[in-house]
Amino acid sequence: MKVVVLTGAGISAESGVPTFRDADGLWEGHRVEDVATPEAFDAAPSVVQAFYDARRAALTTVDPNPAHDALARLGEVLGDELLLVTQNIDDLHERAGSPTVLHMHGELLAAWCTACGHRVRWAGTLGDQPPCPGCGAPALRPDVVWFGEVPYEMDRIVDALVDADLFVSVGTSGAVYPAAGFVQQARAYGARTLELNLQPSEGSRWFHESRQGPAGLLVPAWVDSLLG
Ligand code: BJW
Repeated sequence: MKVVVLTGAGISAESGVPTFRDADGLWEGHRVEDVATPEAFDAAPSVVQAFYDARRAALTTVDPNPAHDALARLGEVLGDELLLVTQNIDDLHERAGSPTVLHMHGELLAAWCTACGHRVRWAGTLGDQPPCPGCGAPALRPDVVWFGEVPYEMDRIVDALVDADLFVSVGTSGAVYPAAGFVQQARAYGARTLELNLQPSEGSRWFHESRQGPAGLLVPAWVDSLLG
């Protein structure tokens, strides 16, 4: 059985990583357009770098939770039959042991150089304008996908949605495209669709089934039932 799982900020909430749009979410104190657009970065790079430097530093204080662990277990059993796509830029799926993770909105632990295009793993700060390891220019930005930019791995994701028997969405508000449209694409190509979210999302009506509750409970229960 071919399965595509899409995760969003809600899967990391119980690890202590703030979501975006919930009360006390990451964007409560920020306007989205001030921190997550290329225009914001051009206008005020130090503000945007500080936002991402703080989130990168906070990664060292959090750990995967039972939902990440359950998806890692599923990946071990299903192998290539599972495609795990995350909108999250944290590394909690990898740290839980998921063998393959597509980060469609990029990664906190990566940077790219706006001068030469070099991409590099990066665990430190960027606000202090370190030199690019490729060309030496002080032009590194977080390797994340902002509004108006094209998400990563879209061809691979769409191919998997076309082939999927089951599409499962975990912990995402369904507010941001193209990820919000995956359920309709998968369904149009014949997949069964299941949503696991704390509350009904903007896209709940598109799913065959929507279960409400914390990911740390719902995801292990679903994986247990799938694996029998
Ligand atoms: C729990 C829980 C618990 C809590 N257990 N659950 C008009 C119509 C349609 C589209 C557009 C439009 N105008 C513009 C667009 C396009 C635009 C867009 O979607 N805009 C919308 C605002 C309408 N999209 C883009 O620009 C994208 N690019 C694009 O479309 O390119 C064109 C193209 C596409 C494809 C092929 C070719 C070309 C880029 C989008 C980039 C998004 N970037 C961000 C920032 C990334 C870096 C960072 O992390 O800072 O990605 S925005 C932010 O939102 C982040 C997230 O990944 C993304 C989604 O958020 P998510 O994960 O859903 O979090 P929340 O907080 O919204 O929801 C959490 C959910 O969890 C809630 O429902 C909670 O209830 C739940 N929850 N605790 C279970 N314990």
